[in-house]
Amino acid sequence: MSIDKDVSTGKEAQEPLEPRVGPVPEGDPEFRPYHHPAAGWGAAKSVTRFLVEERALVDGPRAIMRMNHENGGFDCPGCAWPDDTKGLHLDICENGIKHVTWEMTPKRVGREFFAAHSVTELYGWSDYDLENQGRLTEPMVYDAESDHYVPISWKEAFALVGSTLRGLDSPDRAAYYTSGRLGNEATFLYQLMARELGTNNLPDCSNMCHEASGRALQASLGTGKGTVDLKDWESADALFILGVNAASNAPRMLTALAEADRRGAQIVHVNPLVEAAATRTIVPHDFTDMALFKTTKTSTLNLQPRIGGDMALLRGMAKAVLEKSASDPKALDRTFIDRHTTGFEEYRELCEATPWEELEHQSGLSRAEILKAAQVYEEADRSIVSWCLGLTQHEHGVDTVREIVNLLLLRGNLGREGAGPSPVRGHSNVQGNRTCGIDHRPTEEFLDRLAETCGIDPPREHGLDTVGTIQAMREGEVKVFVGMGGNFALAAPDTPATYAALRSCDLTVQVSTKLNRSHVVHGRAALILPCLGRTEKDHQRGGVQSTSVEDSMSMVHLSLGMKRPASPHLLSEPAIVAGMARAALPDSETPWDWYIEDYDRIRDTMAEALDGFEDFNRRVRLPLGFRIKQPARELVFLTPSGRAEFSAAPLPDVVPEPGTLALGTMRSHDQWNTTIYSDNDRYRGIKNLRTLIFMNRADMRERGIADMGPVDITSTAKDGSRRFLNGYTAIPYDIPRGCAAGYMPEMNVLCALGDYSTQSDQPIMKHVKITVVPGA
Ligand SMILES: Nc1nc2c(c(=O)[nH]1)N[C@H]1C(S)=C(S)[C@@H](COP(=O)(O)OP(=O)(O)OC[C@H]3O[C@@H](n4cnc5c(=O)[nH]c(N)nc54)[C@H](O)[C@@H]3O)O[C@H]1N2
Ligand SMILES: Nc1nc2c(c(=O)[nH]1)N[C@H]1C(S)=C(S)[C@@H](COP(=O)(O)OP(=O)(O)OC[C@H]3O[C@@H](n4cnc5c(=O)[nH]c(N)nc54)[C@H](O)[C@@H]3O)O[C@H]1N2
Ligand SMILES: [Mo]
Repeated sequence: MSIDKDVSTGKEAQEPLEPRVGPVPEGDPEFRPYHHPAAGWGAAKSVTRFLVEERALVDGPRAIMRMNHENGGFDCPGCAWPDDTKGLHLDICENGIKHVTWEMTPKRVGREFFAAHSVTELYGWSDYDLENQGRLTEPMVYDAESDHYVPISWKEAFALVGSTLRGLDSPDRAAYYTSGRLGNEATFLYQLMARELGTNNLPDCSNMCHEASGRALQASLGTGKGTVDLKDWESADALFILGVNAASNAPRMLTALAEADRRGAQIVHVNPLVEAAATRTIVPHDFTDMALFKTTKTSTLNLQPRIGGDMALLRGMAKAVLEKSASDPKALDRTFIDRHTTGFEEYRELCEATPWEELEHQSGLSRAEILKAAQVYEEADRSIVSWCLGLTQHEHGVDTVREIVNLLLLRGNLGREGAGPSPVRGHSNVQGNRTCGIDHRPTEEFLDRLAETCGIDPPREHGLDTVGTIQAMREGEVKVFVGMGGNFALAAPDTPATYAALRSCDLTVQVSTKLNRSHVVHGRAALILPCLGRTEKDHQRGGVQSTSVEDSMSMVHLSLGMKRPASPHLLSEPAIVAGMARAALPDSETPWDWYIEDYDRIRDTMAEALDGFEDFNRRVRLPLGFRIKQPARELVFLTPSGRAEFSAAPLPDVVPEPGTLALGTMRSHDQWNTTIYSDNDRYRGIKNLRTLIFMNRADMRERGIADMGPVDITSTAKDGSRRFLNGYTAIPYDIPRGCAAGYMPEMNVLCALGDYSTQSDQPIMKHVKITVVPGA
């Protein structure tokens, strides 16, 4: 399908691409390296422009003052970075503001809209245009005869879901996807519904982001989460930040980095690209800094490994620490190792046996660079290692995260202030989703307790994750897809395969706030069920309800919407789950309607069913909420050995074959996953362009590619199959040779469905094997 017109502006597109994701560019593509500090006035200017364009100048700022407020207010629906421990009232960021404003848009998508545009027509629109139509207002059902969505009552919509689910020959013929924004209460009811129906088919977005972290931390420490909190960030001597684009994707981390620099802590960034957070910032809520343009350093050392080279770097650092310990026994924390760990000797031998040449070759760093990082680590009493997708979306994501733990264990950087592993989670409640039961591989203990508390007989076989669900839909094994938020069609790998999978379903149900690709790529029957956003007032019989969320550092707190709902016909997510459950489970003894009258009742059940949620209703109302206990933080290890377990995985070969490049797909500054705000990527100096590939200039020359010249990209999957993206623009960038980078979701067409990690089942989105040639 080619797209040649921007429906909102009527402008002609220059180069039709299929399908266009972002808006039609406002001008010619530009690339001018960015030399300003992160956040600060650049961000303030961008926010103002955004508020004006979204016509939200009144509501926007008012809402922002209520965001991340201790004691009331709503949780920023953006990223999962924790709120300031001091209960700071203005801990906000440019991208959080964009995110909230995008939800609060005055634009609406009503029945007239759907009457005016067929689904085939809408499929031809860009993803930007689909979302930019505004908020969905009433339930809609696909009418195949007219190829339009038409209104349907909630009652009939639920009845359609119910009868379709009841008609399946097995409960495993349905899959229930969760995007990480869903609040804890809706999450709990959603997994309860799936399990009462009889399936563990609970794919979620975390299958694509931090599955590797969860599995690695579980194996090493017996808990699937990080062990540190913001207070620890405030007292660490050394912070290692690996594979995160913090200035865009967790901007409030900049505040922590700037504070760290001011107190003299060392900050090491490890990323093939030197991202904006690895330079300096103007602390956004520090008004004197803003007024005086005062910048603060946010980095003391930048290392640019090759894509996938992190594990070799970490092992090199460990090797250096071990070498140092020969002359300086204090380089290791022997007491900690002896008392709390197992597997040390094997790991030591492995490190010693790995030659420096191999570590240099695999990491893409010199021995001197690795030693520099090791020195920072050795000299710090308290170290935190933090990471995001740059480490997880790889074949060896689990081994790499376990290598982080290995390194931390050597110096006892665990279970004490200012030290430990700290994954940066993605969606605002993706961690809470897992805690509250979204897990296709639930433990026996979890299921036993759920069975006892809720009086159901949950299935014991493991269910399908994201990739497994797509495969099963394609094979006709899954016939019903329910999406609780998100944009599965566009977020998942191998776009054509995912489209075909969704189209082969009997029924697709999308619970959404905005129109997106997953509504126009649908099953034979399809429902759009519009829900309240997090900023909106949720009125139920028992009064106005709040929901709870859990941030990256295991803090659980309440979020209370205060805006009038976008439409009187919206239902809350818990109410939609209950509506579907009632229709699908007519004989259920679960009090679905009673739960919805007052979410305290859901929380009372959760307090009994979930570990760490004792006294939930009281504790969640404390000013800053409460922190879920991390056994590993107390040096209690729920591992088979009862100790923290060193791993001794072989170093993978990550060096691209001659002629090929390793491609990492990532986000631009102006996007939220599949939601694109503009074609700009400010910190990387890009304007008016998304169909680009960042390359090392020498790699470009070798291939006869001009600066900003056209290129064709081919990926080769593990099974040898090839995928293509033509007409991209090559940007000469400061990135190691053999590496390339570009934007998701456009580049998902290059990610083969079968190319997932055998360790985590995560799609390999940061190490796609490609060749690039000059294009027409
Ligand atoms: N504004 C905004 N905020 C977001 C999101 C958003 O889309 N927009 N998405 C949210 C979600 S769901 C998530 S999961 C997070 C994602 O947050 P990030 O993990 O920051 O997401 P990416 O944009 O994929 O960027 C990955 C970073 O890893 C680097 N990288 C790539 N390959 C490697 C490698 O092999 N090694 C190392 N060390 N680095 C590598 C890239 O250069 C890039 O800086 O952000 C969340 N926050
Ligand atoms: N190639 C490549 N692909 C990737 C990644 C990558 O790095 N590279 N990253 C992966 C990662 S980490 C993730 S998390 C996924 C993202 O996958 P998803 O979470 O599935 O996608 P989003 O783009 O965040 O979803 C946006 C949609 O969510 C809906 N929405 C927004 N707010 C709400 C709400 O409050 N309630 C409900 N019900 N719906 C709401 C809106 O309709 C909006 O269109 O993408 C993955 N895909
Ligand atoms: Mo994510």
